[in-house]
Amino acid sequence: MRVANRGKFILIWLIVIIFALSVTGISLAAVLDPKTVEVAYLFDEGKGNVAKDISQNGRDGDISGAKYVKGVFGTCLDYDGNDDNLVVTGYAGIGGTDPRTTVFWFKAGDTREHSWVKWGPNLTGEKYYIRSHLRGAECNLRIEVAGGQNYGADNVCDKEWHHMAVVFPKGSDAVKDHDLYVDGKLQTKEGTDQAMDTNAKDQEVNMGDFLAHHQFMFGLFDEVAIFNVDLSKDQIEAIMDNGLQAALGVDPQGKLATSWGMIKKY
Ligand SMILES: [Ca+2]
Ligand SMILES: [Ca+2]
Repeated sequence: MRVANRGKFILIWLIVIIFALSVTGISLAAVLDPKTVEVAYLFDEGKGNVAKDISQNGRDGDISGAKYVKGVFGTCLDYDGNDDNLVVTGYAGIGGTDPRTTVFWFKAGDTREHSWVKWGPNLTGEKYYIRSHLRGAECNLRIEVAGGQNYGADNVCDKEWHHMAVVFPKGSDAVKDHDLYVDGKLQTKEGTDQAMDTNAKDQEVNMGDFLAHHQFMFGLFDEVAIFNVDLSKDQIEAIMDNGLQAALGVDPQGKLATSWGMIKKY
């Protein structure tokens, strides 16, 4: 009788463990290599003006103005739309036609040409500028390089949280080669194509400030990261669903695991 009960007990635990693994939804297809992370901010500090970089590169960000409020995961930055900005001190982004992926969460304060992430001077092909594209009372995710642009169709200025990903695939050479994702959904491509030769020397990465006649970011900004590879749809969804910290396998001290991320189960 006792032996039979014990067998039943073990069987129940096995079912519970298998169920727990299946609901985490973390698959090997979504494995992320920590070495591919150029910079990543969780914005979970809650105070101060230093955004702690959880990548292996120590690229802490200098926050000017933006305040901490509740985010998608932990806290996030609240940009006032007037002059708030973040500078990734000493880091000028990814150059040439090297592959790259930028991901972040955003909740709009209004509909405008929000400046999310940019680097490089305002010269044809050299600029790299992720901002919103105005379409009447709506706005879309847009990447532009001076002389060319590529934007999607889903509204991201409806004052709800949206996860955005801008992917420049390996072997690409022009702005319309980018794949844009909003809430994990691949966007249609509009705009004028332009060959790329991104300048990664002359201007540090800014998150919030604008170029030319565009506008400061206004709204909530969380979980931003730049990768030096083209992430897959599965990897982007894993980041969106599990958060950057879990997706990258970051330990409680805030350091990236030396092993591959996504294997770790939470
Ligand atoms: Ca956060
Ligand atoms: Ca301000």
